[in-house]
Amino acid sequence: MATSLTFGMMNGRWQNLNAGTLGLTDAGGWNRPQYYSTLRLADIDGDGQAELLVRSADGLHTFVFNRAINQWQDINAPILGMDDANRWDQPQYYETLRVADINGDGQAELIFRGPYGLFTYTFDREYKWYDLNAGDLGFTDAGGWNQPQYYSTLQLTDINRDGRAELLVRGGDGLHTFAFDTSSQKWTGLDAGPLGLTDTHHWDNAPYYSTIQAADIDGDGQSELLARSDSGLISWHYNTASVDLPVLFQASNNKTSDGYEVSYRFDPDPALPNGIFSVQQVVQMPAGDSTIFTCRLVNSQGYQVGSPLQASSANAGVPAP
Ligand SMILES: [Ca+2]
Ligand SMILES: [Ca+2]
Ligand SMILES: [Ca+2]
Ligand SMILES: [Ca+2]
Repeated sequence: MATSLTFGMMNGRWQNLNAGTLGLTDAGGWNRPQYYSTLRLADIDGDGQAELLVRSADGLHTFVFNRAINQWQDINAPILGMDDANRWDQPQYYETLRVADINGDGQAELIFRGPYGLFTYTFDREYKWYDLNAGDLGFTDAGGWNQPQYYSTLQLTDINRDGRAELLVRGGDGLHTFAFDTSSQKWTGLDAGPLGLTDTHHWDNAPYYSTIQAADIDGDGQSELLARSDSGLISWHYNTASVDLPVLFQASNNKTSDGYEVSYRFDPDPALPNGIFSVQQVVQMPAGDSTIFTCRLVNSQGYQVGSPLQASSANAGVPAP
């Protein structure tokens, strides 16, 4: 009887690449969270292949997938000091490892928090991992950032569609937002609003802070921010526009440059969140025969809802006595 053999590609099935176990066994102690939970995959050199990062007792290891031999290979690019002897087996440090492209060059940087604040590392084929010294942002143990209600909320995501991930993290006083400035090579704060995510508003409780996360929910290329509060889910969008607020602004509570006493009134759109607003940073700028007022509006939770607003004294001011 004839035997039929079939050769060819196996379609529609997962196939074990047998690319190497890397020794990440339970017997080797890798069932402990200070090791297994640090596994990260990201393209750190921009070649289109994701590398594998993982922290062991002696520090960070970086593996490249060698396509020629179908194996992961340790490229011997340690980060010195990220070892158990330096207490990196503590969750306030090892849980903060993040990988994201913060400068838009197609390579993911490595961001994490140590006892003395934030670290930002970048990878170079020649020099391997090196510290960008981009600023510790004050996220120190001494400043209380070793508490999970703060360090565990660290997010890196592109909130403004410029191809660079911003850094979001919750402190006791609410959300902090930073962008990596490519000219100074430093993290710089964005005045994006604390969103009321404060300890005073009980966001230091795990049922709330642990739900903070970011993703692009409307497909516009900007990540939105989501969190669950005691009264349900809240979704925020980072507003890159500074005009076209649905607010009626009549005048500023100042004298105009041409001697008019003016008062202001504004009617927030009821569709906007938290309908109580205050005006900050009123600035007058002469413009022809009228005065342009610009101001910043913030709501009751300190959330900036827009800037600037404009009105002219020609149709808003009243003559001074
Ligand atoms: Ca790569
Ligand atoms: Ca990068
Ligand atoms: Ca961005
Ligand atoms: Ca979006």
